[in-house]
Amino acid sequence: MKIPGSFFEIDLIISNDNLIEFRITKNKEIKYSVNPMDFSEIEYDLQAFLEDNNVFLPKNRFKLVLEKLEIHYLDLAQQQQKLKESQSTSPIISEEQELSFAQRILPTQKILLMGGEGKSSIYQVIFEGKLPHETNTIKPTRGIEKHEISFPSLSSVGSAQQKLLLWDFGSKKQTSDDFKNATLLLFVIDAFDVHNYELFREQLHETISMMKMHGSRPKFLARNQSNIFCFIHKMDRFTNAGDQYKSLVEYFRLNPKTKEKSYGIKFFATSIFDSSIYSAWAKIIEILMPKSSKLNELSNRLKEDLGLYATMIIEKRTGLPIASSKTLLDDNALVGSTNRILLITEKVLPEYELSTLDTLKIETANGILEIRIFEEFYVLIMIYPPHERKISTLEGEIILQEFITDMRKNI
Ligand SMILES: Nc1nc2c(ncn2[C@@H]2O[C@H](COP(=O)(O)OP(=O)(O)O)[C@@H](O)[C@H]2O)c(=O)[nH]1
Ligand SMILES: [Mg+2]
Repeated sequence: MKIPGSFFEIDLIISNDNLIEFRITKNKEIKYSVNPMDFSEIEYDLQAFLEDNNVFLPKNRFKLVLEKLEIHYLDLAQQQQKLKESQSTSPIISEEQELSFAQRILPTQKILLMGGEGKSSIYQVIFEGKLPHETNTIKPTRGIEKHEISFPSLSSVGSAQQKLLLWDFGSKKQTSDDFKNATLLLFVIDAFDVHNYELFREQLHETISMMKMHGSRPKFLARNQSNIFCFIHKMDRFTNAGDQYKSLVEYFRLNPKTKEKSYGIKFFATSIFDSSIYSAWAKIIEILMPKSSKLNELSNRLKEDLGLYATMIIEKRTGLPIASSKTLLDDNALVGSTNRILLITEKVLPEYELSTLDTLKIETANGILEIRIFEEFYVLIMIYPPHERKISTLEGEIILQEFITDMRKNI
């Protein structure tokens, strides 16, 4: 598709490695390309690219371009999913060859958590089940706090070494040694600390160059996929968060030294007070530990067999997704919200003298949300229509139990 009033063309394709690729070309020469994580990334990148190249599109025209592009994107995403499914059910791959989710997780990933205020809170909310307001009393981090997070595996002893090493930086000045073997950088910007923007921006770009020099980009990452993430954090403190975020991304993308825009940085607007922090983390985890196509397929079958709106499996302690059915709902928002419900529910149960949570059902006029905990670490989320009661019949229960057994085999 041509960009009106310019020589640039934009295109979306599925590449040989079954990834969606977004390209901007001029006279057939590639000027920019990326494997986007979702459509919003394309929107930001395209806007920034056009501004950089002094192409000014009126707002409504830009919107039209985006609308067309999004239709194409959704179409490709569907094709991509079909392709994945056909590969995972292909008879050429035997059961033994289809690796379990746990085995496909790469052994160890070292994540550096650096930058401005909010780091330890983010860690504790995501990985330690703290409620947002409980972070008020966190003490300043001394030196570096090194956390080791193991992802439990239900099926095999041999895959016990799937770990995230998360280094939470405190007062200590970072050295090149800290970056050794680091596979992902997560830089936090305290968006409410307006007076320090300039300093944060310098630090961000310096840290990125250290990461590029001394860190190690995981080899399995898609060609154009970034391992540098930046959370524009504490967004709950703005009333006009959307506009504010856009201008902050523009500001922080620019490297003050080279005056160049770093497109490689993946920005997220985050706050520990809503589900945005889970959405952002879910994206990071998805890159480091791709969801299993086999498990997605099982989720999809369950959804169809029981007539549900959506099914999803999340890992309980982190609240991060492992598998989901195809759905129109935003997976990541679903994950964050469910986790918040779980956390709060579990904290109040003792007050009712009730034991551990097993099933939670929320009924509304237009649908039902059911959460079931299976094994110690996994949560099954189901959303279904109010009158669809196959799930509460004996047949429904059998289907559900079969699904859980299959899940266990594959996790
Ligand atoms: N409003 C708001 N405050 C936050 C958020 N995240 C963290 N904080 C607060 O920021 C303060 C410092 O957090 P901390 O995690 O210790 O920062 P660190 O020094 O980067 O580890 C704490 O009082 C947190 O409650 C957020 O998303 N929104
Ligand atoms: Mg800290």
